[in-house]
Amino acid sequence: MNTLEFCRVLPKIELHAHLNGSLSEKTLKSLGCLNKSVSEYQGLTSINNKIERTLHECFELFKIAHLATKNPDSVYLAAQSVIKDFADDNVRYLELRTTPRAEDGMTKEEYIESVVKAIKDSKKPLVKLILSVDRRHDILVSQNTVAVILSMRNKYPDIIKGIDLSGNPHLGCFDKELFNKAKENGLKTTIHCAEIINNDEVMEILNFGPNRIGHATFLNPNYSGSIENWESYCKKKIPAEFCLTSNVVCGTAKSYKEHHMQEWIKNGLPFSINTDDKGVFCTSLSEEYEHAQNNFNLSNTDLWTIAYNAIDHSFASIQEKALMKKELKEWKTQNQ
Ligand code: 6MZ
Repeated sequence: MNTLEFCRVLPKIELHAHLNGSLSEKTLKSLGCLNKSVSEYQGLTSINNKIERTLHECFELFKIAHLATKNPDSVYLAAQSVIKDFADDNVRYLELRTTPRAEDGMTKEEYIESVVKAIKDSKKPLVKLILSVDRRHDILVSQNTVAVILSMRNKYPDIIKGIDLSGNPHLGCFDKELFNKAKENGLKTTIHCAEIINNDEVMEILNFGPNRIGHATFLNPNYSGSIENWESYCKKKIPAEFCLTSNVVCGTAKSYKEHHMQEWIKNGLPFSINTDDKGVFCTSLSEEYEHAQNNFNLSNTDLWTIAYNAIDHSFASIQEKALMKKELKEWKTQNQ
């Protein structure tokens, strides 16, 4: 069995996947039939080319993807297809994240209802929802988003588990008050952190102490992070969500080999491997595991351990974690 074959059969845990960035070209085309506004997407064959894009260009692509999900039916179909794609890639547990959008008569609540319905209707994998606050929104819009997220979490406590700060890292800033409110109300927190060089913001995020951080690209001192922040991080050991292809395509990591994940491996720090936006970056979780193995000299057992450890980093319940661990252990026994 070659590396990719092994990575495909390995039961995997995905913790960092943005819904609208995960739409496959096929799904986008099919949604185009339902929603004429997405015909603009037809020229976007570049989605399959894995060409280098700047972070700014990626954020232009998301705007186009958003044209495909402007009403509750298309949001439902999008979520359903992304969940199926992950199931087909042998992902056993998926934390899907998305930014609730109110537009064209659809409310943020209706947007969330559609994603929750797709999750409830899917048989596998086990899926939990993280709702995102977009960095580009002002404080009033963000406060409203958090209020909506909290009320929807009260309605679907078994599905809506966390809150995320994402969006173009060149815009906006981390607002501690906002995330404290979410934390005090029982939501788990994950924050995109150090996706660009911004040591002051990284310090604020580390002081806040989220449950997980996304990307962590410029956190280690060998990657322009401050020594102070790195020392603080090493004490807190907040699990990082790595997305290798996303960083390489956006040019924030120079290559797979030079990806900052190596600092976490070297220092025994907690992390998981994820896709970020499998549609936009034309990847799959299996391929991300394959890149990790090929570039960091990891054995099959190391890959299994990365997947196994991700269970502990997840926002699943203790019982759900125990079931997943049992499943992965059984798989290991049968496949050794
Ligand atoms: C920061 C990102 C991102 O929420 O509409 N998003 N935010 N860094 C990234 N790295 C490349 N990739 C995706 O999915 C698309 C949204 O997710 C966030 C952006 O806000 C983007 O608009 P949803 O489902």
